[in-house]
Amino acid sequence: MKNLIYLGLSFLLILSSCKKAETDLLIDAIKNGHGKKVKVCHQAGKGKINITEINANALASHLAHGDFVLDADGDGYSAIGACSGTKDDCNDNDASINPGATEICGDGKDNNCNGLIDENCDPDFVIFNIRNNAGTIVAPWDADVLLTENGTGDGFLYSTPRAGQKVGYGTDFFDGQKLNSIQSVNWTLIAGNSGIVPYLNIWVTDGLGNYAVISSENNYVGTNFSTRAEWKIFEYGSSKTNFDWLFDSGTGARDGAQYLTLNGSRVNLSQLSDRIVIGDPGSYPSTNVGTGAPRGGYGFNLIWGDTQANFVLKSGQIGGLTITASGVVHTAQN
Ligand SMILES: [Ca+2]
Ligand SMILES: [Ca+2]
Ligand SMILES: [Ca+2]
Ligand SMILES: [Ca+2]
Repeated sequence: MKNLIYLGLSFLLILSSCKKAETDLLIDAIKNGHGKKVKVCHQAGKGKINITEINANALASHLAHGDFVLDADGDGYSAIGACSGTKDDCNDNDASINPGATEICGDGKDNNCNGLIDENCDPDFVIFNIRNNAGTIVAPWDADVLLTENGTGDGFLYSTPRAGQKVGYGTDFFDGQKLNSIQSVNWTLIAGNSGIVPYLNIWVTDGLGNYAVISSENNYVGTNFSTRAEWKIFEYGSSKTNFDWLFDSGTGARDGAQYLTLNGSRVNLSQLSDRIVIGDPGSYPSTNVGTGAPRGGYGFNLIWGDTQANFVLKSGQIGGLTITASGVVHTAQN
């Protein structure tokens, strides 16, 4: 008896999950009439179910006596609990969702039916060395430079005890995205001096050979990048003075304190052209690119260390790194 009730309940469940797609099939059948075939799980009486191929225009009467379509969305995977087929389509009303699909980030769906929505859609940051205290960008690095990623991949432990040392924590996850889609960056200080924060450095390009690092050096954490007008510019491509290429119109320039300006005023990120995307140049032209530029091959970087003595003997740890872009909060992960 218990089994019968269970069977009945599962059957009702399957029926209701098939409802929308079956309605579509019905509309299809009415439109196309004869000729089209549909496979159904046919109620043959006494609890027996057969798979039967029927004419589409007979679908309505079959559904009326309890038959149901076993692959209603036609993606080649039958619904969980279906009478035949793979029986593992976690959404038989959506052909883009099945166990053979690739997970699509940001659509709010479990595309590949593994029980997780939008998994592996967050950035994996990695640590890298930029420069030792002699100002050179090649190994051997100073033995006392420290940059160790947190176990969960959400931040790092750092120490740059000598002037000139510089290390980075970067990701290529955002490469190709518009710079003006980045809305905020958040992290928490786990240990160390709260008065000094890692630089936020973002490589950008117009796709036409111009490159720059757009940088925030002060307390950018948790601020709104579409209103915050404190962005410096470094490591330019073809020119150190003409920054018109970053904007749709107007005069782009760099003021005396290294801030990026448009028509004489310091800019926020929303003022940059949609053409400007995040992207590391990969190889670095010797002209106009300093030894302090991030060199990990990553467009989006947190940088620790400097040429200046103000970073000497400073060490600490950050964690809980998140980046909000186009309304989605991304958590740094391994
Ligand atoms: Ca299906
Ligand atoms: Ca499906
Ligand atoms: Ca999934
Ligand atoms: Ca998805």
